[in-house]
Order: sequence, then structure tokens, then C-alpha cells
Amino acid sequence: KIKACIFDLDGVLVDTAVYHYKAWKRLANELGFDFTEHQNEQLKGVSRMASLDLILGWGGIKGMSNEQKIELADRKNTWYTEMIGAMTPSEILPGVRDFVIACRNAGLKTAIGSASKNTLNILQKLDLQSFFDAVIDGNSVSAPKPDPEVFLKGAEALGVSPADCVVFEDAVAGIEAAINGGMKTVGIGSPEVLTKAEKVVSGLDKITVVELDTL
Ligand code: B16
Ligand code: MG
Repeated sequence: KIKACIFDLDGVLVDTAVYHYKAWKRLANELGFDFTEHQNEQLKGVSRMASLDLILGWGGIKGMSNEQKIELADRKNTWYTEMIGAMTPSEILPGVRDFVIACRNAGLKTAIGSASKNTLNILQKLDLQSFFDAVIDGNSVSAPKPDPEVFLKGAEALGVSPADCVVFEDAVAGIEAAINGGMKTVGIGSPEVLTKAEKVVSGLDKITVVELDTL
């Protein structure tokens, strides 16, 4: 029986990918190249430094020192946090608030499991902090998805065994992380992409708490 729901943040509760894209694109442009929104798809669920490595690769930029890379990532994050600062609860994706409330009313624990170091800031802007019993984010994990660390820490913080948790994820690596942690999975997005998820819906407005026990 399901006892907890663990939610990814970007792409599940809110669509911050568009802001990440704008900020990375600005950085790429300053470095003298560009990349497409399609390429940006590959950055979903990927950590900040790993995203930078991918982007520098697309621009054919080699041989940057670690210090230079940190400076570039900081520059991007400054622009990104400026955009985050202007976010409002109107940007919460459809059905999110109702679904999370329904989970809690059904006695399920709720947590966030995100790669983003900006998680708390975003939750605050969306006025969603009080809806989660635990928040595990990019500041508290060392191994990136598909390593299950982020979700295992979430389950532990909730006091629920992994097999009794459902993870909601929009990234392939995130679904893999949940499976690697022995958890049930609901993909948010398209079934052609999230092939390993037990169930895939387009958003939290398309699933009910009762359906979770059929996973
Ligand atoms: P930050 P998630 C991920 O969040 C994003 O999908 C990914 O695009 C981003 O690079 C990563 O967080 C790190 O974000 O720069 O804010 O630490 O999908 O795991 O909630
Ligand atoms: Mg995500």
C-alpha cells in the first residue's frame, strides 16, 4: 500500500525549464554560440555543472578550468534566480495543488526530490512549502539521478520504506533513479519518452490518489 508521494520539482510542479533555457542561452550567446530548445530537453533533471558541460560541448568549447566553469555556472544562476524571483503561484502547473492536498487528506506523506539547488526559493515563490513533509534538493545530495540517493533520502526523511513510495518525475534519469531505489513511478510527460514508468500522465491534473494503489 502506498504511504508516500515524492515529487520532482522542475517539470512536475512547475515549468522552470523555460527559465533555465533562457539563462543558459544567454550564457552560450556570450560565449559566441547558440543552442536550440530541443537540445535544452537534454538538460532536464541534469545538475547545474553537468548541464554546463553538455552546453560547452555543443559549443565546441574545450579546456576550461574548473574555476572558469564555476564562474560561468554562477553567472547563469544569477540570471536564473532573477527570473525565479519574479515567479508567482499562478505558475504552479495544473492540478498540482489539488493533487498534493488530496494525497495529504488521504494520509499520505509528501516530499520533494529535486536536483535543483534553488528548490526552497522556488517553493517559497509558489507558496507551496507547507505542503511537503520533507524537501531533499541539490544541496543535500552528492550523486545525481539516475542514482536513487535523492529519493532514498526523501523516503528516509518521511520514515517510509522505498517500496511504499511513488515518485513523480518528468525526466528519464529521474524515473530510472526511482526504479533504482525500488520505488513505484509515475511519469509526467509522454509515454514514448518515459518508457520505464509504470504509468505516464501529461500532468497531475490527470491522475487521482485512488489510482496510486493500482501501480
Ligand atoms: P539548479 P529537477 C533540475 O530540477 C532541472 O530539471 C535541471 O534542468 C537543472 O539543471 C537542475 O535541476 C539543477 O538546477 O541550477 O537550480 O541547481 O527536475 O530535478 O527538479
Ligand atoms: Mg524534473
